[in-house]
Amino acid sequence: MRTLTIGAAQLGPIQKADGRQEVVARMIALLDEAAGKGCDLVVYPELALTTFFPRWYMTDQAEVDAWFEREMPNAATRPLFDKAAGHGIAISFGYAELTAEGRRFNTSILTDKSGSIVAAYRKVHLPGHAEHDPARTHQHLEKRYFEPGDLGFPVWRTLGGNIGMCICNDRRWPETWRVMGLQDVELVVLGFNTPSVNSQKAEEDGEKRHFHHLLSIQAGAYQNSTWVVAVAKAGTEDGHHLMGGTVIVDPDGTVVAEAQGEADELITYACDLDATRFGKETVFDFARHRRIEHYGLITERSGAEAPSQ
Ligand code: CDT
Repeated sequence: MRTLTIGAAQLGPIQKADGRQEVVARMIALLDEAAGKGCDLVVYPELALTTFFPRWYMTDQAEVDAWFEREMPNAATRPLFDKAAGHGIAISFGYAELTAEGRRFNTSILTDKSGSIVAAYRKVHLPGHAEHDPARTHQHLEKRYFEPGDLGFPVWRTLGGNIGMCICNDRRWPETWRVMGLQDVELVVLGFNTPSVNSQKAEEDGEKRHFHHLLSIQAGAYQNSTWVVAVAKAGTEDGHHLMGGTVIVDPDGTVVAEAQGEADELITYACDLDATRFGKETVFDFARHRRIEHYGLITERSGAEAPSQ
């Protein structure tokens, strides 16, 4: 057995007026709870340090940049890194990254148990739109504020296993999972901020969105025989509701732990990374069963085209 005890640290809502210090204090409280439960790794949501700011349309770049981090760790997050190192717990969380070259990404990092960053991922599948859209019930401006990630979907050999990351909307794309599956991934960690209503289709409510969320994650886990830890930022932020649904899913695609509410909440599970082996060596033994001569369109074409005849 190669067991990693993992804490999925859901965060409740973060209001626009809440400062990073306040949020980091909440993250540390969850980390302390995780230490009491013997966690090796604690995973927090996408854009964990602030409200989900891409819902706000902004034209002033200085206003936009106030939501970004120029270095990591920084003064606000240093106490979280120090506390994690003190407990000997690895952490992963998302934040808005502004690079020294002036590039902006929706990023997640993973540390080792001494608080050193060992992996970084930049969100590839940015949902939403780039300009204000009055036809929507709410805005989702990730395409305005971020550029698509430029690092692909790496998998890192760390913490005794093969670990990958993706972020929120990435979970809806089978390509995300398979690219990591082809690197023998054993654990995928991801955070999300998912509005509980579709801004372009009112009848797509929280229940349907929760169904799509689980459908995507459970399929990704099963079809690549990997553990998945998916962590929500949940609840109502300045009048905008985000669904919960923090889950830990095993390599069979079964939900083994699930958050109960929409506030700060820690769920934990002892994940045996060796449990990924059976699926990888049988039904999803890629080397034996995949037929790559038939998959060319996946990388040749992005949009669907109907056949000509
Ligand atoms: N944060 C994020 O990626 N949210 C999206 C909302 C989709 S609607 C534009 C998601 O896939 O959950």
